[in-house]
Amino acid sequence: MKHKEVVAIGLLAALLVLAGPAKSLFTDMAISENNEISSGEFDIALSKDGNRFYNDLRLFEFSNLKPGDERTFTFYVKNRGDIDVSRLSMILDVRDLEDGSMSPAEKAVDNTTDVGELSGYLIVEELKVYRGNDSWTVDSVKGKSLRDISGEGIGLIDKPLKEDETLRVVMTVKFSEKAGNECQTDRVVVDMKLNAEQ
Ligand SMILES: [Ca+2]
Ligand SMILES: [Ca+2]
Repeated sequence: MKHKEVVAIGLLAALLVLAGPAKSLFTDMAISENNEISSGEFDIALSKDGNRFYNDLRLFEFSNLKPGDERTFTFYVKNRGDIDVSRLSMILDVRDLEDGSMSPAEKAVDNTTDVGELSGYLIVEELKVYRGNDSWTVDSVKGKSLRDISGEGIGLIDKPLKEDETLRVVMTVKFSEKAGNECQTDRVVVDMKLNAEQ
């Protein structure tokens, strides 16, 4: 008697197992919840040392230059988003100021008291881009003054900059020996903008 009961329970369990999948065929329901479409992040950032990156960073300040002096500044650009950057250009916005009062020597040759002359004599000696083991020079700006290239988009890459990839950019500028007294104590303010395109 006891043996029978066990069998019956066993059969019921088997039927329930069979009924499970069979039933689900007729009452099938597909659920898809919390679907998302999100845009990837498109973000480039700047660094002086290649370690800490910022969206906005002051890169250089050179004072008391005299004709013949050269200065080099270096910065790093990183793609810290997750979308490739296919085009990256640098735009320098150059402003010429008379820095305070003119020296007597300057006054004798400079009749524009509110506009400086310096940027016309700051000449790009070299603009070089390093990427991994690769490097190249941007020849389109070589020999031009900062005044000449102000506002111009200067292309830095020819292959997409991938996620987390970093470029090092090195620019050397020389204060031309042709500069005269009109450039004494002048000041140039350079805003640099990096334009990245997907
Ligand atoms: Ca002036
Ligand atoms: Ca001046």
